[in-house]
Amino acid sequence: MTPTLRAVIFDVDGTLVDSEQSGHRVAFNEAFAAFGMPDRWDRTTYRELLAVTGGEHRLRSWFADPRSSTDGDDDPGARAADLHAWKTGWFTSMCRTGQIPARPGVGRLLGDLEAHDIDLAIATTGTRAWVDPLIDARFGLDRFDCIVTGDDVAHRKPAPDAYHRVLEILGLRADEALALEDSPPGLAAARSAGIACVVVANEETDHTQLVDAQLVTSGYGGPGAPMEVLSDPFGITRAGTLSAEVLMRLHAACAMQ
Ligand code: XBP
Ligand code: MG
Repeated sequence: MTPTLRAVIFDVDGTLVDSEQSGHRVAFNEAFAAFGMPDRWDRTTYRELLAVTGGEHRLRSWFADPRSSTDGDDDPGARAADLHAWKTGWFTSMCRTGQIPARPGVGRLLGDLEAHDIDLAIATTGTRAWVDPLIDARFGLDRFDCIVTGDDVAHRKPAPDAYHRVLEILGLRADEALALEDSPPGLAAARSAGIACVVVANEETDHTQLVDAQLVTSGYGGPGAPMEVLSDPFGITRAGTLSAEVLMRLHAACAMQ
């Protein structure tokens, strides 16, 4: 029997919200300045650094990079932890003051999924301290049946832990859910948990590593949110909107594979 689509699991950064270049990057740079460090991440450098998920890990890997100012630092781990704590505070206040926008069209999709009785869930590598206030301010926290953050798992994306935890909390099998992601590490996490995945690409997405995606679009579609279908191996949609109906059709096609 074809499994029913019970839940759609959303990534946060880059998928529900436009948060990386004008949000997290700005907060990291503020943290460098507050700690008297000359390091600054420009857009190109930050795009490259997004391959490392989790802000603290990103900082730690930066401190091992010859471009950083910390060559020879005797405790890069402690420095990364301190900077990341400061950055989290700064970014949380950006979230609370409405500086992090939702991706165009995603609000419509959330409402459409609710109207079809499909649960909404979140699997992110971000930090709980800002995830909850951001989701609350932009969408309403109560609408989500489950929110798993980077604080809740041992291994961040591309490991499947966050997705496993969501399925466990919701009591679902992998084939009863669909993931929405924007990046190769997120796609890898969903796929290694056995969950079919739609990539809603953005300007930061590395398109060379999306072959595992069941559908790739350039946005959510609908009024003010143009959407191009970039890869559609199941031949699901040519329509200009990512809707609950499109996701249900995709889910059914994946189940029959
Ligand atoms: C996003 C991330 C996050 C943010 C920073 O990846 O890696 O770490 O960039 O947030 P994904 P924190 O969208 O795949 O979850 O500093 O709170 O870690
Ligand atoms: Mg993301």
